[in-house]
Amino acid sequence: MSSQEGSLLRHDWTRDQVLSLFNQPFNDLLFDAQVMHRQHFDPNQVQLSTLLSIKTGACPEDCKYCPQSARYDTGLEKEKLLQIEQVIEAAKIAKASGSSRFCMGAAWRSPHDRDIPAVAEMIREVKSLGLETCMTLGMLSEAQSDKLADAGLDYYNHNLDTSKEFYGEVITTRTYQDRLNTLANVRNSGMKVCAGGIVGMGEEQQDRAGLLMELANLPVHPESVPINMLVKVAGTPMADQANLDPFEFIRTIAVARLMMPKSYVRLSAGREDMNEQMQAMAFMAGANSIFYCDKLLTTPNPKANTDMQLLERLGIAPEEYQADKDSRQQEDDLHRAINEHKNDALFYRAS
Ligand code: SAM
Ligand code: DTB
Ligand code: SF4
Repeated sequence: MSSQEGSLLRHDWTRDQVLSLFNQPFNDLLFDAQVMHRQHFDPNQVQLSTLLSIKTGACPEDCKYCPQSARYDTGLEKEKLLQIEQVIEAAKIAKASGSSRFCMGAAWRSPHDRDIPAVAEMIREVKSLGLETCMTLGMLSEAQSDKLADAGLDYYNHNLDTSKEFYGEVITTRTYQDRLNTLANVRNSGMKVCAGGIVGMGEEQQDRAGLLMELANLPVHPESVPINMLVKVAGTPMADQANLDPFEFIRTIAVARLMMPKSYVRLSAGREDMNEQMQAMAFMAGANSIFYCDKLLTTPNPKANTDMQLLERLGIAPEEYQADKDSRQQEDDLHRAINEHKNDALFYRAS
């Protein structure tokens, strides 16, 4: 399959087609992915998103990878929903560190309706700082999704996590269809969709292909596709999972890039266990977003200055938030207009 066919934004992938992308020689796959990436994005820009856990631990779900499930003893300190001031403080730090999007995550199966006004306030306050907003709160009803959209939420993150076939090995307390329903609600409310999954959970390549097939065959590709490498947390059932071959991880990124050419593919959890070369290879394969700042939700992430140094060494610039870009553009246009017209008497009289 050539890269050109992929650029038509297909939604009819078969698993065999996806597997044949996966199993090309590594250099062919990386080359095709990089060519595709350059057709749709600046290859030297990466979008930065910062995470904050706004409600931590004591989750009733049984996701076997997750340190926040109440069913596993991971020693995590649980926390109630944060106060708005704490969220604003963290968002200001993220913005000052160079992040363009602030992602707030809650260890909920789904939010209670009574929680919505508080999270809506968080959305409004964070947005007013000039950051894009994202939330991941579990399953959403149509009405809840509409309320978050009304509050101005830009993105909602809800992962499919893995293939339909492997899903039952990972989670039993909600179905794959439940997840697809939430994604449909988010899309229908007009928000941007952030949906991806986790690799390195003991799944087979056909499951990684199945995950990407489900994502790409959605009626509209998710605007953002996080590819997480399992963070093995002591106390979870996946604590002793064998490592995934790093090249297979890079292949997963490259195939995601080929199948969803216009989506941001995020090199997500697991970077603490990746060396610089592996991260650089992920960018080469078409990853153009990362989680940035020292913490994911509950586990460590590379330090902000370590990431900035790496990006600089690679000649990669953090992508600016469009709203910032727009307001800067307006300022530039205004200055240009003033300069162009400074000898124009009419211009001066009018101003
Ligand atoms: N509770 C909500 C939910 O599950 O939709 C939102 C928060 S949940 C922590 C968000 C996502 O984080 C999960 O869907 C999963 O993909 C990812 N995640 C959680 N624990 C992880 C781990 N140990 N390694 C990699 N990704 C993980
Ligand atoms: C996503 O795909 N990965 C992020 C975000 N969406 C919410 C979460 C990663 C969590 C890693 C484990 C932790 O820190 O608790
Ligand atoms: Fe709960 Fe989300 Fe963790 Fe699953 S992934 S246990 S739903 S916090």
